[in-house]
Amino acid sequence: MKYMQVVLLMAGLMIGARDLALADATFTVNDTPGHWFDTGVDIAGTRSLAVIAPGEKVTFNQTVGGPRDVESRHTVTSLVWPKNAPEFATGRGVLDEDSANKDNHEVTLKEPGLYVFVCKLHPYMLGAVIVDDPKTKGLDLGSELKVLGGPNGLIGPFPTYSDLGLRLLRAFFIVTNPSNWKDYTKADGATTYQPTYPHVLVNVGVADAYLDEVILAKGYDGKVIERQHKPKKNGIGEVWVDTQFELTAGKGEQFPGTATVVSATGWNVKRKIALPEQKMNNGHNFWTSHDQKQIYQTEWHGNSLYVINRHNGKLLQEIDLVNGPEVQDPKFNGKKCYDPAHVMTRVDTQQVHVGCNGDNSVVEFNRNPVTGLLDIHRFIPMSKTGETKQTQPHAHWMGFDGKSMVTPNSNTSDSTLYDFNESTIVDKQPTGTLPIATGMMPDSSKYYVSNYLGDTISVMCGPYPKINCAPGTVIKTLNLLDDNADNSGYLTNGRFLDPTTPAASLPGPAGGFSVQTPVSPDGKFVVIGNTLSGTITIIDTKTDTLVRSITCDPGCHGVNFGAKKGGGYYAYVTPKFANRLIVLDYDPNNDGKVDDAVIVGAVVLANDHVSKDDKITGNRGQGGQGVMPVPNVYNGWVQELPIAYKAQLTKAQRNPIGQRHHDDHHDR
Ligand SMILES: [Cu+2]
Repeated sequence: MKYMQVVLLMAGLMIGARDLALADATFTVNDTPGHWFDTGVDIAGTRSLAVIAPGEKVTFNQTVGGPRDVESRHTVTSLVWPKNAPEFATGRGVLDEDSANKDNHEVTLKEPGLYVFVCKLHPYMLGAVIVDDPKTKGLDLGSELKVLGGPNGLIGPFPTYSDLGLRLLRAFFIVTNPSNWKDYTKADGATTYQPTYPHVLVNVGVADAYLDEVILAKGYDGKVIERQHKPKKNGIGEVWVDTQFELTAGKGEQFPGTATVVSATGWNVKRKIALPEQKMNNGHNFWTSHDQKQIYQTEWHGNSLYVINRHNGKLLQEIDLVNGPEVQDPKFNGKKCYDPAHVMTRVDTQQVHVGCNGDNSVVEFNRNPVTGLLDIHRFIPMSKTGETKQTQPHAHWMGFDGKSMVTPNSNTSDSTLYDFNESTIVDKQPTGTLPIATGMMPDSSKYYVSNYLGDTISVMCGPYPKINCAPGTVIKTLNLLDDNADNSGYLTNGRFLDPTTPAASLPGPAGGFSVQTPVSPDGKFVVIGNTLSGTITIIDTKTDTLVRSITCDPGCHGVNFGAKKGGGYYAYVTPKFANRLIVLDYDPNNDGKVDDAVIVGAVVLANDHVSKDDKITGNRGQGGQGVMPVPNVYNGWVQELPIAYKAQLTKAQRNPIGQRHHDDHHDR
């Protein structure tokens, strides 16, 4: 009987008739936003959910079509599984791979319940399987679940209908359904943000209930989409945002992504860059050259680094780090760079560094000072000699003087501190599950590692410590789920695990599934985007405690600092599943405290009526990830700016920590 219910659900919302047989399930793993694990069958808006009977097989296909169809490497990693499912290793779910790959995978699932799979490289890629026992009444989600990660490496078992369980289910149905993403073009003062969830009877071992009704009753959604306004106080220059999920005509949905350029003075979208001829694939992150004339652009699901002329948006250079002639040079020993994620420059040499998320290295490029074009110099492994497991570095950070680099190694759950003076790894210490981003103090005294699935921030000893610690080691670990600003303690008080706790009495986690974690140029605060909680969290670096949690948007992700006119900084924040750039004034009265931190405005990124190189066709303004204010005002880089930019900055902004004083370049 209940299969009929699912069939009707599919039939009502299906895109194209397909085989509805509830048998073995196949997911095509690909680069299309929202449909990264694609069954081809729409269930209540998601194409990433399959229902099978116990003992049936699930296949993850990464070899469909030509090689360009699945350009990037991925993993299929068990994120959520039912309490009694057999684990392939203790606390490690039902499936995982040691290396990023383009292989097919399969797993046979017997235990009824909910299984969610994630890619460790691109952790918004989600696919879910419900193994349903035909003898029960509702669809079986399982009474209790386990989740990979958390501060101890594994959360659970916990009741499926707990706050955490329902937050995970809600996240799944938002992430995998683009029509559930928050659209600020609909803000009219009355329209509410209300994602849809499947109207299906489910069994979690307590009274059977409809899933949508259970999630809706929690009151996570339903608030009016606020009208957006511009910040009253100007920034300086412009802000580049990777709207990674925006679709354009010349590339098709398999190659999404535009760079959206926003004016920090007029607060309007100025330009969209899709690079249709190059098929830029999920453009993810940027940095600028010292003269601010070139923008370096990565593609997280592709192979290339792009050099773009900042003034006119035109491509200057593409370096294909997998198939290009540049990597064929025998001196590179066959090394490649899959899924290039983040890019930064070295202050002292102007070299460019790119983290290879689907591999083991950071690639170093030399820059031609006349043309601004790049050449691969070397591949720097982030693993130590003798280690064989890929590190998969995502968002590295560079020291203010160019002498050091830190990486978050998403596959080995640790962080590498690299020293350029000696060309050596200083240390590589465990941090938490799936570290994804880093940020360094402006004097390299400390750095911060954001552990995405760990829901923690590791405070690390930097290369120039001010306390007694060994560079590269952990000083302290902040638990984002627990360390609420009001000490209400989400994880340890246990209330979120108790399905009978009324929603209104729950504080919600301060953070969770944390992403970017930069330190302000003056070193006072760390501002973090959190995907699970949809919040911005702020750490005070004096005490290394969490001092604020501010509501963001679904998929809160990117953060970087830009100069505020007249002094101080804005934190620019980008959500993946909403189409605005958030301008956070974290210290409006400049008293060194963030009690008055406030979102002072935002820019809606859906805007086609601007200069562009391709026609926008969907997911307008969505997928905000990498964000790069120009001019670059971080300590070390700000001193290298052209005079015209320096003239717009205050004395304090030109020298944010009052230590470094070679405004001229004579020491090179
Ligand atoms: Cu992936």
